[in-house]
Order: sequence, then C-alpha cells, then structure tokens
Amino acid sequence: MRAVISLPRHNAAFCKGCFTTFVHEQVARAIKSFKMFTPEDRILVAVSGGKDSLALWHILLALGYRADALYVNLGIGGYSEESHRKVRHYADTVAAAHGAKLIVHVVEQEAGAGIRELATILHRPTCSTCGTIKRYQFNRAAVEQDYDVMATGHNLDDEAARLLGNVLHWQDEYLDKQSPTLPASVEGFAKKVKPLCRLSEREIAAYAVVNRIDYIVEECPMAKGSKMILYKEVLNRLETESPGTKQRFYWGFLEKQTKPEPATESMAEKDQRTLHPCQSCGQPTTADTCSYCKMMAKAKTATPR
Ligand code: Q46
Ligand code: ZN
Repeated sequence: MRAVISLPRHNAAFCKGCFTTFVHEQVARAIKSFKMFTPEDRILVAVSGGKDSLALWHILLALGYRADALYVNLGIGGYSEESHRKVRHYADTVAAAHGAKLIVHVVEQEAGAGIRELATILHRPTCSTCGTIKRYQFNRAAVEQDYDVMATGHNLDDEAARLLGNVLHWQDEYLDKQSPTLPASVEGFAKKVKPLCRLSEREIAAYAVVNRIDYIVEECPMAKGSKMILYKEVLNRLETESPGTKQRFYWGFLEKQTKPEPATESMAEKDQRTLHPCQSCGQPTTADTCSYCKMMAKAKTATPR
C-alpha cells in the first residue's frame, strides 16, 4: 500500500486505511482517558463547516456514537452561505445515513442582524460577540434538548496555541479551564469535550481528504490578524525544527494539570458559588442577566425589525 501521509512526530508513514484507523484510535484514546462520554450518551457536535468539526462528526459516527450537530449561521455574507451549504450537504448525505440530525440556529433571525452588524451596534469586537452567541446557543441547545455532552473540534494545534497565549499572559483562570473535558459544574451548564485534542491540524486535514469530507477551506474572514494565528505560526516554526514540540508542550501541561492541589477551591466549587440562573432566560450567569440576554436586549432596541 502507498503511504499517503508521514508523521514526523510519530516517526511513521501511513497508507489510507491505516491512517484512518490511526485517527480513530487517537480519538478513542482521548475519549477514554479524559472520560468524555460512553456509547449510551447523546452527543451534540458544534459544527462550523470547516475540516475539524465535520471530521469530528464523521469520526464519532464512524465509531458508532449517537452524535447530532448544531450549526450557528453567523450571517457573514458568502462565507456563511458556503459553510452552511457544506454542513447541510454533509448532514443530508453521510449523517442522515447514520440517523443523525442537524440543528441550525440563524443569528440574523433572533438578533435582527448578522454578527458583524451586531458587533458594530454593540460597540464590541466581532469575535467576542460571536463567542458569546456561539457559547450560549450551543449550551442552550445541549441543555434544552437533553444532550449529555457537547463536543467541539478543537485540535492539538488549537489547544497548544491557546495554551501558549494563556501562559504568555499568565491567565490563571483560563489555564484552569483548559482541559479536554469540562464537567457540567452547575445545573444548566452542558459538559464540554474536545475529542480531537490528540490530533494535529495537518492530520485532520489529511483525514478529511482521505475520507472525502467536503468542507469549507476558507477561514472565517474575521479571523485575519488574530493572536491565535500568530501563536500557531510560532509553534509551527518550532515544530519544523523539532518535531513533537506541540505535543510535548500541550500533553506535558495536561499531565501536570491532573495532579490535584488539595488546598485550592476546585473549579466546580467556584462555579457553584458564583453562578445562578439568568433572570431572563434561566441559563447560568454571574450577573442578574446573562451577557447574551443583555446583548439581545440592546440589539433589539437598536435594530429596526
Ligand atoms: S467564527 Fe466567530 Fe471565529 Fe469568525 S467571527 Fe471570529 S470567533 S473568527 S472561531
Ligand atoms: Zn439570559
């Protein structure tokens, strides 16, 4: 069999079939070692139309898990139209054959404007507005529709870049929450997992090509110039010089993280102390009204309907 991909960090080369098996094994190992879910659980995958999230949905279905997906249409012109088409196509062909369904949330329908216009109205950066909306919609769908766990397509490159950013700025609180499994610490919060955390971006792209997954290649136009892209470039440079750097950096952090510090308050304890239901929608928040409800109230007074 002809080798289709070589993986310097594993010192190995794979043919198509063996590479698919390798990817499935890496995901299965992550699911088991971080106690993500069991075959009985109902999983909601957050899909964007990109390679990572569609590959994740594909892998979970191939491994026999009960996985539906949620897509949030952000209303970013041609990019959102194309990504929506890709997700719909995958759902109607491959996912439907497994009995899995796609849930769609369209930002424009609820907020009266797409994400960029909304950010302008709210005087907030587009990506932070987007983050608040996506987190809220995924959590609400997971909780209201009784999913046991919510899965995202973050890969090894994403997590290593995020770790680098958190370490460079010593963001202790974010470091505490940077785990492949975040339990549902309080009522109303879905458990969140990252089953692709053992696989690099390049490996997932190769998996998508080998398995003929039709994804949107173009990145979200709002991502240009982001710090995450810079951190990924720096780590890629290190990886080229010294294969395995990203893996050692991120996995080393996870190993240290699993050692308990008995004297400190746990994340779950802190969440239980600080979070309570939003007075408008009931989702957990630290304030009286959650940031999503505040945003929507502001948007509704500012946008003509
Ligand atoms: S989708 Fe949203 Fe990203 Fe686009 S608007 Fe920014 S945060 S870049 S993951
Ligand atoms: Zn709310």
